[in-house]
Amino acid sequence: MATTTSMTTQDYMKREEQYGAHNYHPLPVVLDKGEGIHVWDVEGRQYYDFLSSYSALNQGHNHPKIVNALKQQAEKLSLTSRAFYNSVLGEYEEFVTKYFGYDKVLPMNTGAEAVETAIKLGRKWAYKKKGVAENQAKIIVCENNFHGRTVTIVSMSIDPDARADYGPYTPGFVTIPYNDTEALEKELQDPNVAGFLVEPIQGEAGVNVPGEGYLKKAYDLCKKHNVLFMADEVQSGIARTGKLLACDHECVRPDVLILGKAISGGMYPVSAVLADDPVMLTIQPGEHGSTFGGNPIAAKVAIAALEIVQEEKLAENAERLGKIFRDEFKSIQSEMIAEVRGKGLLNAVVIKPKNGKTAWDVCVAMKEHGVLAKPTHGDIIRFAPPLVINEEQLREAMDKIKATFKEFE
Ligand code: IF1
Repeated sequence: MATTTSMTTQDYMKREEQYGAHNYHPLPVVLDKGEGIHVWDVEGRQYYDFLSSYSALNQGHNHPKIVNALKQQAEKLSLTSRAFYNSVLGEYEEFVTKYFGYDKVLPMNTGAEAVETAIKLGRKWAYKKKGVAENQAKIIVCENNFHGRTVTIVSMSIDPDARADYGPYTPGFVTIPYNDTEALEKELQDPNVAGFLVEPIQGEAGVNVPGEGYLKKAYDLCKKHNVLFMADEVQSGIARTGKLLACDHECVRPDVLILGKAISGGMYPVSAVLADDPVMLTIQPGEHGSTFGGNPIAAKVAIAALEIVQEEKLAENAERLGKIFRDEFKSIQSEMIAEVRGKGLLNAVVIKPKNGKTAWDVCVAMKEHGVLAKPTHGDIIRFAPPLVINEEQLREAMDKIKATFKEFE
């Protein structure tokens, strides 16, 4: 194999093929550097990043404030485990609970771990507080959900790619159609229901935005039946949809709030579950945790990342530029564009294949024009640039996207 310095794009891709598991099919580009809304590949070509690592990089690549927070803490104390107290965790716990308005936080690392934590919290609360009989607790989830990739989480999924051949599956989940409060109300009649776990906007399913009032109606139904409303804001949270949380669009305050990705600005694996004492304190010492959960670096990085959201008004920017993005995209005359949808800067375009060309071909062509995005479920391209993008940059990226679609006319 050539030495790293003389390697070509192909060399890098071949090396990953040779030594890495084949659990992904990346776009044929090898990234080497990132800064703000841009990334550069190993050949020195610059791109607009319109995926933001699935909304983890809302603050942009390598934001100096977050890099600094990481470096300073790493040089002092990186990890204590939770066997001991440390000088940073309490600072973060106070900061993040006041930031989102909850009594307590349970810090974890990945989004899936936070979702698993929420499931365990819901079940624990059902047994300790709601009086559900042991092992009878149920959690209602929606069709086409994506909450992560652990065995329990794929047990809730209907996506064959996500769940096939991973059985036996974890029981205790009831699946209903998304955006359907009648179906929810029907399942809520069951006194064993502990919680309703829902993405305020379904990201992986292709940026499915529910009808106006869906979240509020669902929340009210849950309260009526003494069921926890658990919002998975791992992808839709942290200003991505034009509000701090997607639930904020309907003034819904989840009983259990699940965060990940951009809570750290994509700098470090950080996730969190927030809830008030009656729920959170059902878990007692020794009943849940993680080696790295809430570690000092994660704590300082998350504080910096969340401060940026306020300091740089990322939600307001996402709201304003999201409208421009959708209007501009809708003005593109292309038979391949079937639908444009989204909220804030979480958007998706449904592609109608033409002359055998698919969403994948559009993404490869867009790459050549200097914009990176990737299809989900075959025909949907998700567009999610870092929320630090400005109008001029958005319009420049739109020009490149328009030029791409012209090629398919
Ligand atoms: C991959 C998808 C997106 C999430 C929501 C929990 C998690 C995710 C709403 C779990 C993670 C990631 C996983 C990543 C790609 C990306 C993804 F395409 F897989 F489905 F965004 F839509 N809740 N989503 O979106 O968080 O454990 O990954 O930190 O698996 O390829 P995680």
